[in-house]
Amino acid sequence: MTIIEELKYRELLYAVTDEELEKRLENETMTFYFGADPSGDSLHVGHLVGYLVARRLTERGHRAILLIGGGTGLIGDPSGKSEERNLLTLEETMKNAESLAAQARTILPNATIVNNYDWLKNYDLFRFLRDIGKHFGLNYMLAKDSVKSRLEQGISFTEFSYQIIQSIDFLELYQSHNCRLQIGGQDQWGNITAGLELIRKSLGSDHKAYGLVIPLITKADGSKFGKTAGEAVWLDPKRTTPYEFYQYWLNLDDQEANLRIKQFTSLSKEAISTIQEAMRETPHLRHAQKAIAEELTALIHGDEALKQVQKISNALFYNDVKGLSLAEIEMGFKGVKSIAVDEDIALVDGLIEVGLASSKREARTFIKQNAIAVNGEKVSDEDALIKKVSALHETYSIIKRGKKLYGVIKHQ
Ligand code: 485
Repeated sequence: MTIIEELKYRELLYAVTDEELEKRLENETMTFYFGADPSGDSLHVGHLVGYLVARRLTERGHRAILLIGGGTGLIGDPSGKSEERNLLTLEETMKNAESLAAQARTILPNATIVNNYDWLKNYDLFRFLRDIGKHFGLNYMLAKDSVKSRLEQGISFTEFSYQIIQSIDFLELYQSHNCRLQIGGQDQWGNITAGLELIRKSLGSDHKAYGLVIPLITKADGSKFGKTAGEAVWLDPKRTTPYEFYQYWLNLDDQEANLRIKQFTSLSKEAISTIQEAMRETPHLRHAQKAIAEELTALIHGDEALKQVQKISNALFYNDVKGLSLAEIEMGFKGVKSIAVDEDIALVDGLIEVGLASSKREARTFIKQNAIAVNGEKVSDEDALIKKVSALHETYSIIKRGKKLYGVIKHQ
């Protein structure tokens, strides 16, 4: 399979600017770049797919440049945005740029990382208007989707100029790093082709570069990819814990898992076919979900974190919370309803307060039915107390109702 065929198989190819790119990618080593703006301080799983395409290219011997848009981040890309963005301060942008660079480095440890602020910050105004601006016709710029779609609503000169700034980056990297290809999401088509034009017009028609864009990752049901309960799944473990990250992939439905395994893992076509076959026979074993969750958790959070989240998952599955460390309990039960108490509390009251029972009568019924466990042990005494002395790490009592409903009591 050529890399282009592989990307098609993985449903990761939206378009290329020139069909001859396929041959060139097979026959020579190409330097390519992939840019992201530091508009936030963390990447999320929606960004991940592009970095993984970059990895796939490097595995075929091509050289990656990851560009962090410290300069473009100060402007704001109108592509795919229906409204003018709020400007970030220089300080925020630079701080975000640091965080993104660190995350990018974990995914692509051997890539060259550049920040376009370095060549944009002192860009000479006359050079900009005379050497660059002359190559951009106003009609050409107005015809870009990113601009055209905003003409009614309004677009500032700042955002209007964005396509030129991204084009300067491509020209800069073409000249300084021999970079011949830019990749990005499909919304980046307009900016990438603008860069190709600038290279051709300013250096001459024997100078040729290419663009490749990846489809926007969508869900079959139209809901947004990479979100749980409206919140993005971040790569930053302080925002989305490794356990939540792992669970996100583990909880994909079968149809989605069969697609994401192609897009997000490094497994070969053959290995994927085997897993998909197993999915048909024993779907309840979640083969595809597990393969994705394991590979991506190890990639983003490391092997140790993967072991830890698997330990937490098993502990929850087999109702064996006693073996968990304090940190593991906190990660595993983040988001579960929890209350803080100063003194020992009756189990029936605890059940009500953490939302596992609606009345004392109901709470007693659950206990009688043998449906309640505290810290992994069934409780049959309706008058039982939840005591700090028996709490896990003297801090947490974990109440479980039935197979998977939990509540947490934190003893102060
Ligand atoms: O020279 C460049 C300077 C900036 C950029 C690219 C090249 C960033 C680009 N303009 C952009 O805004 N990208 C988005 C971002 O940073 O959030 C998203 C794209 C998406 C995918 C992702 O970055 O919307 O399609 O490319 C990595």
